[in-house]
Amino acid sequence: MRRAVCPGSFDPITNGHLDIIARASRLYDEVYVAVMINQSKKGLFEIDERMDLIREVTAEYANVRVESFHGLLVDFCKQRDIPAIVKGLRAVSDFDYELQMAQMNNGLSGVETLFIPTNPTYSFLSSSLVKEVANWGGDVSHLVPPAVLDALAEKLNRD
Ligand code: COD
Repeated sequence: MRRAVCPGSFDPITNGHLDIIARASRLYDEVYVAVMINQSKKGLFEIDERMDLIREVTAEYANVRVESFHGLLVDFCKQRDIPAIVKGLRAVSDFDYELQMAQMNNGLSGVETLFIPTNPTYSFLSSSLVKEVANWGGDVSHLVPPAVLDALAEKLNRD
């Protein structure tokens, strides 16, 4: 069985994340979406809320599983016998840090990182920008799935 993981903070999941997860699900038999817990970084959404949203918007992909993890990504991979990390690359600005993480993770455990180029429609898109724009009442309906749009409206008290 070919397994891969798409890791991230997913605070919240955007159409950019979803595009990468969907493409990974066509390349691998089983794709784990790992919501990595970073206790020093308080997000807008609780970890359980992020996972529920991811489950809802990936429901059509039968081979996608959603989990959370507190610890090193390589340990998540080791515990589930996952040999590959799949990441999206948006721009050159992503590359430096992604390369460092890929090399660190490979050095720690031999796990490989594969990069999928972002869909150009989403090359500027990040969870942080979505939250900022939504917080000021801007329209993000083309950037996130409808379930996330509703959840953002509820969180930010807008409708
Ligand atoms: N288009 C394409 N891909 C995208 C887009 C987009 N618009 N937006 C995001 N992505 C992809 C990128 O591959 C990105 O890496 C991934 O989605 C997740 O994005 P975020 O913003 O939700 O998550 P990050 O960048 O905060 O995630 C960082 C990790 C949690 C993956 C990283 O910190 C980690 O692995 N932490 C676990 C602890 C650990 O092992 N640390 C050592 C690392 S060497």
